[in-house]
Amino acid sequence: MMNRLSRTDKRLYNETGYVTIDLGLSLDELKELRQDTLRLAAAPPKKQEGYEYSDSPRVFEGWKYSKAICNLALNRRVLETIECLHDWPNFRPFQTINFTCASNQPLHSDDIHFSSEPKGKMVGVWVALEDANEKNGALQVVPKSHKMPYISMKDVTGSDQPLEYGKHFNAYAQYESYVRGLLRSSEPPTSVSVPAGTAIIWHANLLHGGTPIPDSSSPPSRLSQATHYYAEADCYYSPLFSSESRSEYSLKDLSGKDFKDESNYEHDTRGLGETS
Ligand SMILES: O=C(O)CCC(=O)C(=O)O
Repeated sequence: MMNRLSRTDKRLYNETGYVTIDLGLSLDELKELRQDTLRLAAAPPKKQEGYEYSDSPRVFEGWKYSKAICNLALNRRVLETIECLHDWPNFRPFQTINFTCASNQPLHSDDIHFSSEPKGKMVGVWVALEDANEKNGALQVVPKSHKMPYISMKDVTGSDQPLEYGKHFNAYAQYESYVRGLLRSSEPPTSVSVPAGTAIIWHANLLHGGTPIPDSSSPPSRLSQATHYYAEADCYYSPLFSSESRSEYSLKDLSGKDFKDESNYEHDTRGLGETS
């Protein structure tokens, strides 16, 4: 793929763990993305219990229902950039989350959910579908935190027993407070204000989350899309449900995650129109 990333961007990414790029999306593309996000959020959303930090709905796997969301996940400029940042070919998206408002999500690294062997073959990309700033709850990041050691659940709980799905929420809350403890020895979090159409790209181990907004009971609109990507690796797994010290991995099933294969699109049973 053609490399249009400047040396400065690459250096910044290596130093800080994140970089922002303008995707050059047209006004029509942004409008369609906003409309599809709102349309999907208006139907009863598939909730991820225990991971909701605000009342605003989040749309999981919107790529299965919206061509615009799927196309953004496959955006050429994004793929070129993440491949160039790591010098690894063949990054593929495996998950989308669309937000209508600030998430209020505490700081975390994506690695705890989406890891790989070898470690770190994952990248998060968050695109502002409208201007995002401290007023509507921009994304926040902890610069350089990607250089800290990867966190395992054994670091957090002291136990090397893998967690069972559904019984992990207390341990995950412990993880979030463990991360807050780490912040004392790191740079402070910084809120990344960006105009519509800008992508924030972060390293698998970078601590990030939503900037808390003062009145979260009536949050202003903050339409955005997060897409998570994996590069080729020997295996993909979730450290949250694994015992890394005992090499017991909770492997990720990525079948059905081919964003180009229309058989993976789900029939829209929620009155949301055509899925492809
Ligand atoms: O959009 C946000 O406020 C947080 C998103 C996030 O942390 C993620 O997608 O991993």
